[in-house]
Amino acid sequence: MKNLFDHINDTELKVVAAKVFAGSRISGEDALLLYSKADLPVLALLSGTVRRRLNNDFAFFNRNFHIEPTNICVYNCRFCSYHKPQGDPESWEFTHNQMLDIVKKFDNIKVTEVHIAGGVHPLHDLDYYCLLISRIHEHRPEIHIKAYSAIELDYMISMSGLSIKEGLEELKKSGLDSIPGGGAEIFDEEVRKRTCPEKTSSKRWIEIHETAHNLGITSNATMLYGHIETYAHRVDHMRRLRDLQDRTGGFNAFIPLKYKKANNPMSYLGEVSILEDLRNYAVARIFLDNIPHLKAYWPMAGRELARMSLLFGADDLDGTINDTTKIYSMAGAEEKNPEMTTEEICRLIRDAGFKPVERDSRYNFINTFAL
Ligand code: V47
Ligand code: SF4
Repeated sequence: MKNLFDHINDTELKVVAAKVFAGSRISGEDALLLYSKADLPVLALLSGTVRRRLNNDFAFFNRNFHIEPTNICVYNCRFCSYHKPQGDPESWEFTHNQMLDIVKKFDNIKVTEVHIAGGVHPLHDLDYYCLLISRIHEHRPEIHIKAYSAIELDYMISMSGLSIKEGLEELKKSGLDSIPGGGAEIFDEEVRKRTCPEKTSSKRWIEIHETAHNLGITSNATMLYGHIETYAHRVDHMRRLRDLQDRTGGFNAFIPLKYKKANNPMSYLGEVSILEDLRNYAVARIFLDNIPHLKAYWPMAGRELARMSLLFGADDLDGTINDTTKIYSMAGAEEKNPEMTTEEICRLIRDAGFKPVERDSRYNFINTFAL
């Protein structure tokens, strides 16, 4: 009978595969080798091994909704399709009452999380953001509030003159539970200079997440890929995250975000193929052995890629029941009006051969749909 190694022809790849099957950590060089030499069946086999070790046959989703407070932003990331300067006719900005009205629309609907993130408004300070969180928390205390990317946090906390730790403590007191993974982009300083030069530095992004983890505020981490970065930049990005996770254990999920080209100054680059997306999910799953979950954010990726990603290491679809997130729709996301019923998400997961689990924001099981 053939053994698994017989499917792998390259000698160096066989060594990496042996590490993965043995449950050992792979190096950055190993990850580069996987990116450049491993074909998709081998990547499916290796990432499937890691995903089963970490998450069995489960594929998670949650019931959440999004609030984007504003698209007004002081920054000008070259890949961003939706930010506008203050006063622009296409800008929007919700008041606290309007955002509370969005929360109230879900009063009789089973949701467990609200995700709040948007542009970096020039005028709002920490008190403004704390007040919004505390009003939502008062209105619906049981809902998990995942809010403000490290970029928004950096700006609001700097404006208040507090340290990161003090600022995050204030937000936590107001009811903040966790922080989303945005703003990481690609950590390499040269790539950052060319794609989002004004933005919070990589060092500061890491510092904000590390401080949050140390305060018991968990978070996610993203990686924006498929533009000017090389495989080495992706591996460097993930290595910085893996190192941080070794120190704190505070990341819940890693979320690769494919660069989408509509309506932004980097469109001339085009977009990478779905095969490249699958390759990327797989290498991420194998390399990031200490981040428990790999999220294929389906409103952005689309249903078909999200379904296939489950075979390349992903175990979480996010599962937004009503996603009005404009940051993707304006960049050309696959899903124009992302809304999936529980039945649809379960079917999608079962079609790929996995077991659907509704989770809460800490990945506790809520419903296993009679597995
Ligand atoms: O940091 C901006 C990305 C991110 C484009 O934590 C783009 O659960 C693709 O972080 N093409 C914000 N991506 C969104 C984000 C997120 C999303 C879903 C779930 C979670 C979570 C976090 O959106 C930005 C940036 O990397 N982005 N423009 C674009 N043209
Ligand atoms: Fe602003 Fe975020 Fe867009 Fe950058 S990606 S311009 S920080 S809204």
